[in-house]
Amino acid sequence: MVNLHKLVLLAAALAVTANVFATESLEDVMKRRGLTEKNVLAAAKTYVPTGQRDEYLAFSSGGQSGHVIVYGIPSMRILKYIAVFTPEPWQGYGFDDESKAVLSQGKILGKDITYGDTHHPALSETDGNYDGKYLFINDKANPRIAVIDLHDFETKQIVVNPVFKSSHGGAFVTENTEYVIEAAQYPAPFENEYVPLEQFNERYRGGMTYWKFDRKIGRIDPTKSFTVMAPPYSQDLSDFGKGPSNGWSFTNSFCSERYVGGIMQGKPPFEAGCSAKDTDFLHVVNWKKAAELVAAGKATKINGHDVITIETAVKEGIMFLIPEHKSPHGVDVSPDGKYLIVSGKLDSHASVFSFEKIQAAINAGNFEGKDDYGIPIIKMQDALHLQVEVGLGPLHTQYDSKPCVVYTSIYVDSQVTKWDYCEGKVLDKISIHYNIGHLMTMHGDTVAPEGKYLVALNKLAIDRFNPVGPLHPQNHQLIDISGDKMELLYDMPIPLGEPHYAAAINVKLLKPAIRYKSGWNSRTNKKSLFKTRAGREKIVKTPGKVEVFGTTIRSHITPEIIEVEEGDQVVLHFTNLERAEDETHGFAMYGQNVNLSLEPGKTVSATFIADKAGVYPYYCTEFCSALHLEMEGYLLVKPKGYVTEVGEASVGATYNEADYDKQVKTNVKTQAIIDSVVGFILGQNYKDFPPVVALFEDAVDQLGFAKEAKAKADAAAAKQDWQNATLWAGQWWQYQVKTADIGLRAKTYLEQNGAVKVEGVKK
Ligand code: K7E
Ligand code: CUA
Repeated sequence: MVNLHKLVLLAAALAVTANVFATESLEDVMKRRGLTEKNVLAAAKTYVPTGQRDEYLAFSSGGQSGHVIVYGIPSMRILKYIAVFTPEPWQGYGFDDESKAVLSQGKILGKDITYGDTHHPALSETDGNYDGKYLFINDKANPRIAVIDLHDFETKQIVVNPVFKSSHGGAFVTENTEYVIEAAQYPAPFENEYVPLEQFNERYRGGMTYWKFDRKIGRIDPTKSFTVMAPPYSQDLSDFGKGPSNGWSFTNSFCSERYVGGIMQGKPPFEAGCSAKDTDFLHVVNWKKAAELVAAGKATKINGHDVITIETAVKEGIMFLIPEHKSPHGVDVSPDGKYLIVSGKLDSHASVFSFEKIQAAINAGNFEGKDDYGIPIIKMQDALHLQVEVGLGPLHTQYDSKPCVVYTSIYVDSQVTKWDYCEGKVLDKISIHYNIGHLMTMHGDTVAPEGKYLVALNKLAIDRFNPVGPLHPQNHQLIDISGDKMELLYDMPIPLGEPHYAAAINVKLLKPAIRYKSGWNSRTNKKSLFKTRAGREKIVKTPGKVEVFGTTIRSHITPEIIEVEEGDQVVLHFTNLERAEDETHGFAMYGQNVNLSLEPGKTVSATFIADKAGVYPYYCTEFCSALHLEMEGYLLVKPKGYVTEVGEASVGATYNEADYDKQVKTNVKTQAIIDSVVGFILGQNYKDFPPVVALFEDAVDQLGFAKEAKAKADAAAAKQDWQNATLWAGQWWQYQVKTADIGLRAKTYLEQNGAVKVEGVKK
């Protein structure tokens, strides 16, 4: 009650000082909107005031959308969709040549795949902690892994698994991101050929692929990656060991029955056959030793890729099985690397396995037998630390900052259970709406979890939001875990696909760029071969081909007229000359499926055949300035052999000396405003504010352009060419307006952020 009372008083005090006409108090609003004290507390815990920022950024899988969703915690405000496996027009992804090259790395057997089923994002780690550098995510449907660079939140690479036909147990990283694991899901032959289902046991296979990540270049190196083959047990989620268990990986499986359904053939379905036995197998793999075996030439090449066969794995003692409760889902290694928690979807227990006990059994050769493929099986009891009844349908587990405390998602009961895995006791439960899948705590899969918040990634939303038709949004629920009792704070709809897993990182660890180095190919992270400087724009014509080296800057696209002949191949390269924060230009063209995003500094290209004569307007798609609508141009595709006729020229209005004088008068007045704004900024300690320094630089640039335009206007006026003199004076004014606009933004920033006057600065 004290808190609420304080809030009310504070709100009342603010209302009085801020606006004497605001009569509604916090109590009034609560009454009007039917809010309880608990609601208001939840709001206060999640509300991020305008202009302020979140403490964590979550990277959530975008499910069938093939994207990654970025949102803030605790506000749950969506900030970005990172396009990964699917074209995304806003970012120009799949439209410019540079990103098309990334997408085409993801072709499956030569076919373009323009969607993905993204499941598990993984943040890169150094010494087991997030380092804020890279993000990886898998595609379950088409076994692929993508690499996203957190320098600019863009997808840089897609690798296709050379032997799997689906994958689920990825992406997870080793404690220094040497490897990214991807485990198979549905067994299939490793070779790309037909094998009858009758040979399921003999020829269908699962496995774990260890993708080598090259930190220096920020890319996966497929030539140094390898796969450990496994029986057709339908492998599922995986995790890497850390600390004492570093060097090992753990992978679940959910159909060790190796059942093959066939409803239409009169057989019971997969779901019956795959849950017949009480247990499935946890795969325990010594990946460090596996990597050594590959280096020693003991791998077999399949589809040109290094594979350690089951036979070799058994002979060299790198793979072991442990029975686990049937149809398990997640396997999650503890922060200290000593335990792994596994839970069976069809059971009410979570099992805590001890890595030490597993090692003891392996070292003593203490096995209960072998499976049909000769892999040693460790007795469940010999590996177990303890088991806890956590609820029906436990799926995934995340760790808290408090020692021994974990949270497990309970699918069937729609709950989160908080429990102690050292002592084996349940501490708290909270209801979820509805059917939770994964859950995520802050840094909950690292060596140093930060606790604070938990997000429940729910499968069903049902009645939580305004109805929008039979297809409902997904629901992420934010839960406060800072106290003894879990508190539900917020429901966030996700309208983009089923997000399976998410990873959240403290924003202190992220240092994303504001602009690219000038003329940058962001996808290769190198200077673009097509970088174009201001004033160096050109159109290069060779037989059958027209190549444009263009630029964009407020508020024009250079060139503004491109003439080609019907049938020509047109190659556009545009460099955004802007250096100002957030001054992105777009480029869209009629009828050619050309749509580009030009962030400051970026160079992108588009290639197409101008196969039909006609007129094709193009324009900027980002409202970048007051004259954004004028940021336009024409592609003119002439019929073959077209000859320009005399008298075709001349369009638009004409101007005289009076028009010129009028424009110059306006410009002189505008300059006075600019001078006063600049005077104000220089009179403040503006150098203490980096955003203002950047704005100021941009303003100086724009003023430089104004000077150039003025010179051209002066020259034309000297020749009494009032037409061009007026037009150039107009252009001079355009640059002044932009300068004034930026200057005013800088001034406002200084005023709102407590800048102070400095003495002795003369304007
Ligand atoms: Cu549980 Cu793919 Cu990890 Cu869906 S997965 S929930
Ligand atoms: Cu550039 Cu609108």
